Amino acid sequence: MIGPVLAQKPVEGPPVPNDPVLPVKAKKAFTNLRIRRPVTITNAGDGSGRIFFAEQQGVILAVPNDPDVEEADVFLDIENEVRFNPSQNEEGLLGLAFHPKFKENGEFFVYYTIKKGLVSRVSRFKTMKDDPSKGDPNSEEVLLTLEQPFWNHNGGSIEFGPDGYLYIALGDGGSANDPQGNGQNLETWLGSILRIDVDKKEDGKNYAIPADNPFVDTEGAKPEIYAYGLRNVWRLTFDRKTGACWVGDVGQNIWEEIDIIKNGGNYGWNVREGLHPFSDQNAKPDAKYIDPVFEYHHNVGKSITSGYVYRGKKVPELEGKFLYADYVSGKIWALDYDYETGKAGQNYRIEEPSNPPVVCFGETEDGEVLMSAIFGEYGSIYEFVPAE
Ligand SMILES: [Ca+2]
Repeated sequence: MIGPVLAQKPVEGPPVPNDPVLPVKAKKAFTNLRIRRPVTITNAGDGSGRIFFAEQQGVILAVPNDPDVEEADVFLDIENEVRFNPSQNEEGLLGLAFHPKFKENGEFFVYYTIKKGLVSRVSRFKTMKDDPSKGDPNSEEVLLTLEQPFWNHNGGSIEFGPDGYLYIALGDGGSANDPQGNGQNLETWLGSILRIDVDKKEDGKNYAIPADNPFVDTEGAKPEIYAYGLRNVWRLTFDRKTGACWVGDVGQNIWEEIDIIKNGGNYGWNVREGLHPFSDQNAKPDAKYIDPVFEYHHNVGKSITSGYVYRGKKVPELEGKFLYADYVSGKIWALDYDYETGKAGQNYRIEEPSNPPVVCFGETEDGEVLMSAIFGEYGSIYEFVPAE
């Protein structure tokens, strides 16, 4: 999500790319619903087709996959437990993920900021015993608790990978410039993507560490860390066809970036921003940084909202392209990427004249991609369709 509101001077940079426009439209959907700040859109993978909109304020709504639906069900309401302050808009209920075996075990996972203090939490919840269509607010089991040094950069994506493990994207702790050097520090979860096994419990924790997590044998390192050197991942997703883990890492001064996350990878922050030097403060001579797949300059947008590699059927023009947007400029793009060469190809625009402040993307069970934008207290949902 949007980084700290710094006094931003106009940025000089390379020429603004003249990206070709795809014959694709972002069309408003679910317009009969009043949804407050939908920062996560997902599905339960249970064959029900339901779509879940998680409101940052702390309520999760469930609806059938019908853009004309008149009413939403409340799936879970933990608003009284969630800290959300509209003037500090990076806290709240930020992430929701359903267990790959949700249909059998009724488990789902929520990332939120607790009411008191600057504390992020990831918890397991279960559905109601007498009504499996609803989550049970009294079923909470806390998995992770993380004190945040500042209110901003909380990351917030939680997603199950094709390996069945839960991936948790965290920010660098906030403020600006990563003052604590968390991005390059393996002794803190901050600035990292964690990976945990929620199906086992070990060492007094409500989860276990996967045996091939990269730093399990590194002294002092947090064994939950899967990848690091990240500033504030705003949305982590998996390509349902290839299993690749895509993230957008929100930049600070000049560059927004897209990364494909690898086990043990160091993505550079705060030594680098995108492909460019940022600070020597935490540089280590032997460090190797993984380059972004793609970066864009702040003359195009100032806060990336990362999306999905499109694998749906409705919009053949998008097949295999990575959908993403910018929260500040409201631009929406689709990027070609070749997994064999590991190189990005053409970047395309998807024109939406209102330039909406896009805050997240989500997938339906059948692989169609939805998108949300936030206007004050409320949000709008969009679907992608071929242009006339
Ligand atoms: Ca980076």
